[in-house]
Amino acid sequence: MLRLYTHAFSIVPWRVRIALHEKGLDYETVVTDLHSKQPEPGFLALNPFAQIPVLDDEGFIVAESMAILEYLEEKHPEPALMPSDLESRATVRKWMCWGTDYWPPAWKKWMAPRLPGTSGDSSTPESVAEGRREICHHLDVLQRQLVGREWLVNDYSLADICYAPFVLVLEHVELGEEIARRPAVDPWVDRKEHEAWQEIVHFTDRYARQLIRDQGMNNHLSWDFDHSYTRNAAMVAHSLMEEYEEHMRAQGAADPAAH
Ligand SMILES: N[C@@H](CCC(=O)N[C@@H](CS)C(=O)NCC(=O)O)C(=O)O
Repeated sequence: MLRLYTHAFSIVPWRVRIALHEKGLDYETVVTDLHSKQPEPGFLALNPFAQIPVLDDEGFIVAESMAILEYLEEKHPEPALMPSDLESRATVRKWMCWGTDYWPPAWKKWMAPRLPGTSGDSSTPESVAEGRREICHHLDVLQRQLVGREWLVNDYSLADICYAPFVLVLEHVELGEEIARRPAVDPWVDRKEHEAWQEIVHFTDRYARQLIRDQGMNNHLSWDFDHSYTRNAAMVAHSLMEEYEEHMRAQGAADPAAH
């Protein structure tokens, strides 16, 4: 059985969950909270850089979302999430790199005041505004590419799967209007036929809202809360996640849309 080290509030692992879903692969999850606790030595043996996602395929360990996605693609080629021709594959990998290398720094700047205890202390109004500008630059690049196209490169591919989670969360962090302003991006993130996209965000949002209720946190923004950076919230997040993972196991983890 495949095992995925993940956490519902961590966005990068969503890529892997989406790919597992698309390929119809059954897997179990290991809820890995790297924010409120020191990483376990056992986890560091899997990834000394202490990042999720990590995939364990019957003892073969792969870290890094892009390596995991490519591994799954080679091992389970159907349905294909990579194009068949060389140039299109290179183009898909370019998008995967853009999303992986350049989006997270922009996201962290924008999120810093919302996630105290990370880089919130050094955040300034200028750095937050810069984060927004950088995110908007990604959206402009996506917009240009998506005009007249359904997917980023030919058919649905790992390029879409790598970028979509980042764009999907924007409406929860006061940036929904930026998607709405880009008429080709909006329908791309809203594709109902790829229910894994919607479900993953739905679950995250649902648990975020519950946290806000339980913690009496400001619900001005659905994600304007310190979800795992204070001990108390982390405890709640963790127990909610356990409940969620348990529920997913009962439903059949390969089908996040099952309920
Ligand atoms: N380059 C890594 C980045 C993964 C990543 O950013 N993981 C975050 C969660 S979304 C993480 O594990 N953070 C742990 C921490 O910051 O302590 C990949 O693509 O897998």
